[in-house]
Amino acid sequence: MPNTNLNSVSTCAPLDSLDKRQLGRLALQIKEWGKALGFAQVGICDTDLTSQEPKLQAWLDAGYHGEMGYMANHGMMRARPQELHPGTLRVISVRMDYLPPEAGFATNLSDPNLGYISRYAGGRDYHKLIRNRLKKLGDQISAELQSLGFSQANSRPFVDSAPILERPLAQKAGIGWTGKHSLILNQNAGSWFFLGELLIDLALPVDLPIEEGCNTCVACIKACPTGAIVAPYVVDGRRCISYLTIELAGSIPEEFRTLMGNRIYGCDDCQLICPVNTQAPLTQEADFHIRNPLQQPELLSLFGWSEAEFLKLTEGSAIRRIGHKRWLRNLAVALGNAPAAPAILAALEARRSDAEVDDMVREHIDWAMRQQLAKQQAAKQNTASSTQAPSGTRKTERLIRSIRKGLPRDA
Ligand code: B12
Ligand code: SF4
Ligand code: SF4
Repeated sequence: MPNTNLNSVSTCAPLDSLDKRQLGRLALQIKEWGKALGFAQVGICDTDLTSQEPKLQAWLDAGYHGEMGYMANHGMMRARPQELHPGTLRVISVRMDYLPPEAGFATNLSDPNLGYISRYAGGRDYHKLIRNRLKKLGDQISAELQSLGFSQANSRPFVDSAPILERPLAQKAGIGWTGKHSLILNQNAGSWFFLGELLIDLALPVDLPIEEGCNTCVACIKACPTGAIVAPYVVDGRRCISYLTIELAGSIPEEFRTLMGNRIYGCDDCQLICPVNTQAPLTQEADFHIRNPLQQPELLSLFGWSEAEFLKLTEGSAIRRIGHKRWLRNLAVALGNAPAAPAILAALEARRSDAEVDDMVREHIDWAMRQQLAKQQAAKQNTASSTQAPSGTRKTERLIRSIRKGLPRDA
């Protein structure tokens, strides 16, 4: 029975007196507990990310973070977990799979009247879920240490939003290699997973990184609709559809609008084209299954949601974070990219004078109306522009063919 009596802390042995055998045993237990808590993989690494600092600095200097000011705000703390949480000696890096069943990728991407939502976001927001599980892992470690007569561990969980380089840490901890799209992936798991970390003041034995497995493949670089993967392993955030639809608060630059197609929240293309993902496991968490209103959703129906409906129907989901205005902005772009239809034009027209719409959204609606009218006109005149697909659409068509061939389960 673990000793949880705080009065006894002073009599506990310090953590630096744990011997190698005890730490080795604890590392194995941590991996078992992690799996029992729903993490598909658990790895351990030290805190040294000095080799990453120049790469992070170069990325920031190039302005690839765009409006994500938080990426530049904490200096190099992002690469120094021991500064973020003083006393940290090791990082326990975890992976949680999110690929939902019935993902229906090809069905969704091939119908321009449906909105495509990144498959990480169709269910419950992952931040709280993963942080809570990591916290439980930390409590379990402390309870075990106390039962052995040692003091409690000082640990802190992180998921996504904290200033910490999660991918390089996961790579060090053997969770996977850095793919050319910059995401972490491995041969058994693919890349459809979230990362999380528990920073801890225990000198646990570390795991070894696994070797990079991309070899000569460059499929993700070629498939990216907006050319956001500007070099292997480097993403210009400002060009990424995930940034444009989620992080960017203002106007979406026009050069990207047609390329976005029907992607209204995030983008999965670089993962969908990846050959390593063909055997990726489905999530074990029912919370990550796609919720009903977001399963193959009609653009027009989503565009019709009032702010109150948006808040109600996205409750508990990461989508809610972008707010109703960005939601309408993204939908307006997708409606502008949809085939010409009087119902779309009417819905855009009706929204235009709506009190819920501000100048930023209205500007996107105007753009979408111009797109719709131009397509209507071109169809009447049967001109080449009505039959020729833009390059973004051709890339999407290639992607759909590849999904149907390689991922029949999800097509
Ligand atoms: C900012 C951010 C974004 C931005 C910028 C993306 C980017 N590539 O940096 C935007 C909004 C665009 C974004 C998009 C997405 N994101 Co994001 N994002 C983050 C966040 C908060 C920080 C990432 C970061 O530090 N970027 C800064 C750059 C410099 O770091 P980096 O990309 O890791 O680059 C390192 C390496 O590439 C390396 N490097 C450079 N050159 C070379 C050369 C070689 C040979 C090697 C090996 C390495 C290497 O050096 C860099 C510095 O260490 C993390 C969470 C976190 N706190 O880490 C999530 C995170 C990376 N995102 C995640 C996800 C799921 C996504 C999306 C798939 C979501 C979606 N479906 O729309 C897309 C994927 C886009 C893509 N291809 O990256 C997951 C990734 C999980 C995984 N399997 O790897 C994370 C870890 C969140 C989480 N907790 O699960 N994201
Ligand atoms: S998420 Fe989409 S836009 Fe972003 S890098 Fe991947 S393919 Fe490109
Ligand atoms: S698509 Fe190819 S290059 Fe890109 S991450 Fe997958 S294996 Fe690596």
